[in-house]
Amino acid sequence: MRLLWNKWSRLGAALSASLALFGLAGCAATPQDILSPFSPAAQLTADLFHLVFWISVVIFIFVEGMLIFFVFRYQRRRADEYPEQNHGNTKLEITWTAIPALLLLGVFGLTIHVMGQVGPQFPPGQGIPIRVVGHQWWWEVQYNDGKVKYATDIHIPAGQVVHVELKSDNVIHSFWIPSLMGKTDVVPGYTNTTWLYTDKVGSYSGQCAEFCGAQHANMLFRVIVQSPADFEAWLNNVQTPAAEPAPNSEAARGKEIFLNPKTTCIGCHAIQGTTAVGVTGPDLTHVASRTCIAGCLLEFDHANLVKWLSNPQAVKPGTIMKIPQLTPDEVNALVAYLESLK
Ligand code: HEC
Ligand SMILES: [Cu+2]
Repeated sequence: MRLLWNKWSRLGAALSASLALFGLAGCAATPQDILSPFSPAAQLTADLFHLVFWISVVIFIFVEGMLIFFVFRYQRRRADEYPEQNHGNTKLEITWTAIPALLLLGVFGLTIHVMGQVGPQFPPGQGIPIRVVGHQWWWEVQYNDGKVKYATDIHIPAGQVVHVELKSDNVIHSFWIPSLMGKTDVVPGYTNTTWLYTDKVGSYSGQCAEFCGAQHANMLFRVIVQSPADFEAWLNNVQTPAAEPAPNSEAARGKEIFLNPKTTCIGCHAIQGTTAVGVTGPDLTHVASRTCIAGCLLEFDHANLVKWLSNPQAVKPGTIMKIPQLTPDEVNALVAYLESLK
């Protein structure tokens, strides 16, 4: 028995280690896992899950145990044996109706209680407002009532309540950061709200949790929780245009290519301080300060920018970004410009 147990626990350890490795390999941010709570709201949800899970385990073992016991205890032993015939047992029937009913009522009550604690009405008043807009297939985040537009990396300060207004101008999405907060639907024509709060600095992966088209699975995002001072510094930086590229540099050439209507970039993208004011794609004013792009399908780095601009449809089939084929030279100049937008 002991040997068996050791074997199983070793197998379990190996399994969870490989799962952890698998999770880490996928993404730099902390696990997308409701069982790894990093906020009070996620903690409450995980606690409720554990409670219901262990109640279910006890019931499962009891019911299956009884089943196995009865199978052996009351099996037919002789060919001419005929079991004693019963017609109902009021006491037993009331008991096996009342106990599950009470259990379910208890779980229901606890669920309503937790929903109240993590619901949109909490916590009231104070806190900073942000707006999150679900697009196909990337997330936009707005600060200062829409004056600052950013994408995919949602920066928030640690230790402060963040009120999130959720909007969509297309189909229904669902805003979900498993280790911080449960899902909230993002519905066109209606403003939903949720809130975020954690005092733990870090990067938490989120994901659209409502099927919204071909690239739904690649509609991810990161909530980047910073110390209030770091958050302020970040917000100050993204409020003003990035530094102008040096004259005659590769980046300056890239800027010209970007602003040239022939490449069509300005039809969909805005860059503050330039003539580009498109609204279909992510605001690129400070694209170089992001950790990832294209709904977090790609990390933000040189090779990925080249890959993306060379053929966005090959990287993310169906993406709204359709562009004329660029030459490698144009791509390199554009990438130099985009990388200068810190
Ligand atoms: C038809 C509209 C459209 C045009 C034209 C367009 N884009 Fe995009 N772009 C998008 C959309 C939409 C996304 C987000 C795609 C996604 O994640 O599904 C995007 C994403 C990007 C990104 C990643 C940014 C991020 O934060 O995710 C970069 C960089 C980019 N485009 C650069 C360009 C450049 C350079 C051009 C011109 C050569 C261009 N785009 C032309 C719509 C467009
Ligand atoms: Cu979606």
